[in-house]
Amino acid sequence: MHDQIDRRAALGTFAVAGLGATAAFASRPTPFLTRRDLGWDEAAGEYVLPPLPYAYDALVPHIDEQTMQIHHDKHHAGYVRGLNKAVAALKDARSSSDSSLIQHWERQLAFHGGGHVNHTLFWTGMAPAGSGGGGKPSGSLAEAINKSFGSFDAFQFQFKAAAGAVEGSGWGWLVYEPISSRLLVTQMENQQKMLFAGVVPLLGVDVWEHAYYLNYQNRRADYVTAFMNVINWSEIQRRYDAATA
Ligand code: MN3
Repeated sequence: MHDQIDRRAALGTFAVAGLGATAAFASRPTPFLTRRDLGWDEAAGEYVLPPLPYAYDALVPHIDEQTMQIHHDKHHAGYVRGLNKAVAALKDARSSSDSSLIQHWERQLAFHGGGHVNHTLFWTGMAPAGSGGGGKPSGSLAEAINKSFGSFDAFQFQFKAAAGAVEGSGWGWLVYEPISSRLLVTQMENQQKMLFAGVVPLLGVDVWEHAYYLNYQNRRADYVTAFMNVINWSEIQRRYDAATA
């Protein structure tokens, strides 16, 4: 019983600390990410790395096979491991009287939990070019982009600029801001430090060097431009619908 409560408590902290969670401050939480999406194994009491929704080479030539394999199987797997470790360590830390331990493991939880949420959204936000990936959004999402940025081209310009200008490791995001009902482009440092709280993440591009260096070396802008060819706009529309429902 106690186990269950502690896990829920840890999950709650994770929700507040991770990106999914910036959403936790918003009027509506991230409604499109379920425990199942995040690989939560109720019986084992831990997260399990979800498989990629397509083959490692499905995004070639925009993202190469080796990068996808290392990125998913090593980097993302590392965040899932770190998240499970932090959840378990927090449980012990809470029953000790050392508050610095709690602070340490909550930071680890924010970093690895954020990494897990971000990568989960990243993989499913892409699809092979021409088979669900690329093109332009339509319907209500296209209208929202036009209203918020002026045009799809203007959105692309801002998104690429934001992703390109992240200092060091981080992410570029298209997010929904529920108070003004607008879409925003923003940056994230590392895995969790967002400039804006209270927003729902819709589309993220990973600009850590591990996401592109094998194929693009220092040419991050070329990678972000190529990324536009594999955006799964129907999935982003689904997230937008859920965020605005
Ligand atoms: Mn990454």
